Amino acid sequence: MATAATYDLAQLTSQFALLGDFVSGQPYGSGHINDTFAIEVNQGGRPLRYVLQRINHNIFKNPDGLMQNVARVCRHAQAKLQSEQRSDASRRALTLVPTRQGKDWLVDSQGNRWRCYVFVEGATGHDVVRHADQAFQAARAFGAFQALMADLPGERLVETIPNFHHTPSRYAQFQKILAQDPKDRAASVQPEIAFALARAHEVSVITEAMARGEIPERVTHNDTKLNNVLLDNTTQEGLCVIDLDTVMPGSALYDFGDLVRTSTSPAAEDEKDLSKVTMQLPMFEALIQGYLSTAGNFLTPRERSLLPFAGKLITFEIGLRFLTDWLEGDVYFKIKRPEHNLDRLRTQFKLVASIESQLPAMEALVR
Ligand code: ADP
Ligand code: GN1
Ligand code: MG
Repeated sequence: MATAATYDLAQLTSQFALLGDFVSGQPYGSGHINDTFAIEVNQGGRPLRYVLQRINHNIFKNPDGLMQNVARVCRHAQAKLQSEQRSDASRRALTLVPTRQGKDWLVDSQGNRWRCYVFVEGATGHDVVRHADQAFQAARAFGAFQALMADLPGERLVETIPNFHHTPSRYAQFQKILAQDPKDRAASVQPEIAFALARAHEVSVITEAMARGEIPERVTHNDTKLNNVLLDNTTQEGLCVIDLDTVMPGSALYDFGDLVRTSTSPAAEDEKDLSKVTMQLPMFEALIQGYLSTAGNFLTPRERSLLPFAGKLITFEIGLRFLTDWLEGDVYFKIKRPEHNLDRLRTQFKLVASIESQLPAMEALVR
């Protein structure tokens, strides 16, 4: 994990056109991918914060294409907010701070790509859902984000990670690593491997429906976990959708599915006590209500009917990715303890089982 000492944050900060003197920089947030720092500057005697992020280019092979996407999405969102004459536009959508050369991102001497955002103060990305209203607000915000992306001008967005939510490809990758078992870890996860193998027949339900044209391709967020939307600390309103690295063509179903994965269980993604992991129906109901309040206008009947199944499938898909990363030796997701991916994959599969047992009730709710 990158610490503040890994990079010269003062020097990096000085290359962005922000107004103030560097005071300090600290690692920030609980994302699994990028290196994120909260930067404090002194602006005319007052403290002010920015977010400085290094893009993980081991994962995002085309960081410049990624940043072109992000800049377009930020501009589109800001233009929309300005046209609505919102007084708080800089809290409701991410705002990139340009470099002193007038670019949207910085390339450092090691080839790292850095970006700087206005810090959205007084709002939190929650790792665990506490109240049904948080689930409602998060789903409402991501639905509004999808609606906003429907009229994004310009060419097709770059696919920052090809086949990101192509569950059959994720499954094939799991099988490949399982056959190689490069770290001799398969023996440690026999029940989990059996769980995954038993669900092979379901992995292509959404991709095949898309291929047949039954489900439309849309510009989607693709990483709609609860902590990727900031909720206002006072009102709990879903304020600002963040983590735009994977905004690209996809299915609305996967966005809703990841909300089910991250906003219906009272347990953290890496909880060790699996008895705490469960899909709570009132949270699912709040997600449906929040999501349909903003996405209800454009979703097709087929998309609607698959919302509960999408929750199960994406929870399975992310569990499969944690399992694959465990077998491979923790090469993708950041870990903070040796068995972190093992703990994460177990919570995901426990949640899949919980969703499976409640699928009829979830489907009845949607109807
Ligand atoms: P990752 O891809 O590693 O998850 P994120 O873009 O989600 O990176 O950022 C990590 C964390 O930093 C977020 O979960 C959030 O808590 C915080 N964060 C990111 N951007 C901002 C911002 N503009 N204002 C406030 N907090 C932010
Ligand atoms: C990663 O970046 P972050 O932490 O918001 C991952 C998601 C996973 C998630 C699991 C680019 O999201 O796909 O669902 O971890 N992002 C990428 O918590 O792989
Ligand atoms: Mg994130």
